[in-house]
Amino acid sequence: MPLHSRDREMVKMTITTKETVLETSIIEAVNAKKSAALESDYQALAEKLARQDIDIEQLTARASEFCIALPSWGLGTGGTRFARFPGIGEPRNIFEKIADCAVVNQLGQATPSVSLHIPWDTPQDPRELLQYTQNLGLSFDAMNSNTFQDQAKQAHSYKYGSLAHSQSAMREQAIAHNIEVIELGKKLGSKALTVWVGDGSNFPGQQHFGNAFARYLDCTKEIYAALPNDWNMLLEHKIFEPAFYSTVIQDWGSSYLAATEIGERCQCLVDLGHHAPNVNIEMIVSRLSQFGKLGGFHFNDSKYGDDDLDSGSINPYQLFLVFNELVDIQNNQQSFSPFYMLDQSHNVTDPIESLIYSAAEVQRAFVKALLVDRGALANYQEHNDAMMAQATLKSAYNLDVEPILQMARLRNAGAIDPIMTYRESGYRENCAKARPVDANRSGSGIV
Ligand code: RM4
Ligand code: MN
Ligand code: MN
Repeated sequence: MPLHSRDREMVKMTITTKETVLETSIIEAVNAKKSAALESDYQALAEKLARQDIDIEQLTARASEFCIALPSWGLGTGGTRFARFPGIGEPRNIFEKIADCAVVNQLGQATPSVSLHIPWDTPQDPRELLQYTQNLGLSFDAMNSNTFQDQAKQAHSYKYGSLAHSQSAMREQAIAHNIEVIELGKKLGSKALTVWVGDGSNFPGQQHFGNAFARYLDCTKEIYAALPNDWNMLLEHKIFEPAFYSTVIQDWGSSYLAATEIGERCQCLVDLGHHAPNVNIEMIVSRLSQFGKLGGFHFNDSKYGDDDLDSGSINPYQLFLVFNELVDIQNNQQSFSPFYMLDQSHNVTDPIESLIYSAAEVQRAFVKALLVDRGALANYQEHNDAMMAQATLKSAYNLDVEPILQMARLRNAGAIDPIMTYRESGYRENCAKARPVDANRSGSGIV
């Protein structure tokens, strides 16, 4: 069974794209210029792999099936707490974000679903949004609730927390919001709720650790009770920010404890940027999955903290090592199929380009992990041959699988070179005309 986001293989097979945002002739024209070189690179790689008894066609099929969800909040230019420098033609509402997602998927063919953030993306008419999204060949992945920010006309503030707040009125409000997100997600065909809270403290003594965690558990249990039977609840841990001294769900240990207390369909979500520097994330992946609690990922990269940089841009070897674990788990647990999502902030690049490129980087890590000679690795581990064990991983990692990714895209009617094709399409320039800048838009802060 292929490794991919839950039910995504089915989604890819059953959804027929009724409309495309870009003219298919644009993609075909650029592909035509690149296909001869691809054929020859692919053939050379096929021969090289055949010498290792690896069938390139099987790898290409697995690459084609690979899917990762797009974050709706990653389509506009991001920013830091200092400033945001918007680009041209940014999406102004959820429909325009979906159109941009469709472009990402049309070119890259690895991202057929979108993860929504509520209330940022709350539609007036969910049915209209669903129809629009399906017409573009996309579906909805996990829903995200937001109790880390106050909204206009909200009765109670989340300044001092939400699900772990010391006062019940705020907790009740946060529970109700999460249940509303589930209700909306049901209408949109989602199958999961991701809960990340900013709850925590900025000073020693500010918050009673145990009591705050107990309140969080009580509240998440109430949310879990409202979850449909075929849904998962994903708990996302994060070491710091916005709380800088302690956070209620600060690490995978707290996340595991909470998920275990809450129920079977409650699992942990690993955001790659949410750990202290140098933490061995691939080992967390192994630990959580061994006990059935690894539910999903937010892929991104980081240098210092929750930087939300493009996946694979800083430490592609770590990404590969994460997938090395995932492939290993998949080989041993056939039903294992976590949610894969990107969670990035694109501050200096065109978000569409970053998302296409990042999805391909994650897909690349997956394909390389498939190349690991697992029999040999097990043997080296058994005999404590540290040199050859690490060399086995490196030899898979060092192989250039780009022709496989390109061929997978070409066969799915995507672009051999998606970034170049995107630039030639003039999509962003057209958006700049069609989406005049909203004068009221904020120039600072996140998203
Ligand atoms: C958080 C966390 C959540 C994301 C928000 C915007 O740091 O990563 O997943 O929804 O940022
Ligand atoms: Mn995240
Ligand atoms: Mn984050």
